Amino acid sequence: MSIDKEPDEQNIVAGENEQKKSRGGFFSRLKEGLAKTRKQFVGTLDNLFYGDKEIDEEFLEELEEILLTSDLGVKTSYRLFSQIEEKVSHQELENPAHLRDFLQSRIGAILEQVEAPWEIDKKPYVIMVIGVNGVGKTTTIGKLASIFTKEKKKVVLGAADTFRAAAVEQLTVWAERAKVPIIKQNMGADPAAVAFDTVQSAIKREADIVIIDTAGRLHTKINLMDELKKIQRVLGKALPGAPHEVLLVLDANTGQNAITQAQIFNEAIGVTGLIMTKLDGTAKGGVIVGVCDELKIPVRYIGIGESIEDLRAFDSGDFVNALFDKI
Ligand SMILES: Nc1nc2c(ncn2[C@@H]2O[C@H](COP(=O)(O)OP(=O)(O)O)[C@@H](O)[C@H]2O)c(=O)[nH]1
Ligand SMILES: [Mg+2]
Repeated sequence: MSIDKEPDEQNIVAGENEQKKSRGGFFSRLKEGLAKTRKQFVGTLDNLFYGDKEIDEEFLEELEEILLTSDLGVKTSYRLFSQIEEKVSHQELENPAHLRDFLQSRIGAILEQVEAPWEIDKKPYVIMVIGVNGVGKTTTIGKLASIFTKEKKKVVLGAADTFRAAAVEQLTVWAERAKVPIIKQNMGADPAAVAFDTVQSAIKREADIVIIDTAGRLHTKINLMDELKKIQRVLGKALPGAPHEVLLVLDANTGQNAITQAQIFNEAIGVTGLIMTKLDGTAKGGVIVGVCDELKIPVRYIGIGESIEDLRAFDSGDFVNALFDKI
């Protein structure tokens, strides 16, 4: 990220250490990315909370409606609301400000409970990236390759989305940007064969990380799941234990549909990590809370833009602070 473009950075006093400086930039970029979600969800809450209101029945009804029409997901909204009702009935939440803090801490806890360090503990460590068409798989792979390369890890990409010629070309462009090798075949080639070749090549090159791109749409959904399962099996033949991570990419714009997608892929393939993309420019970013609450799978990274530096390690504390900050 070019730090000098960040308006907030200009206010940073000279002499502050680099780490603090870049963290400030990260946070303001995250806040900027979450602006629409914050306005839609926390902004609506704050309108309800505004003034010297009492928490009475009418207030709670309005709050329930806001939660249910938010993108947190129906189950999560109900759960949060019943926790609030309980607190209110025990007179433990006395005013809207307390309630706001309580909601922030409950949402923080939902996000925190799935937080887990991503341990890249095999060599090569094989990551299979899955998700429906257009969610940002290929783009995210390019961004991830760049992050790993900066960490001095040797990365190899595998173009196992052979369904469309453009998909291979797109991954090739990202491989060039991230300066990493790519293993590919022609369009229509067997994706599992490409995946196998990629792992073999990575072993030969003594690479640290393999990232396999896959198709998000085939002729039917059953075809897609069967193909993904085959790729998964073949990866295990190329290297016992692989894939070490099945990374599901979800697009925040799809709102609660992201929860359904996560359930379907998890049932069929088994998902070990999540990436939520396009948190910039959507008002539906709250869905990340519902996904974490229902799936209990760690969110590895979040996407907050289209360029190579717009992928951020997910930090529940930063996320919830950026979400609940005053507008
Ligand atoms: N705004 C925004 N766009 C993104 C993000 N991630 C991916 N995209 C865009 O989403 C579109 C589809 O991405 P692509 O990687 O081709 O999706 P795939 O079909 O899952 O491989 C592209 O135009 C990307 O630039 C993100 O975090 N923010
Ligand atoms: Mg793609």
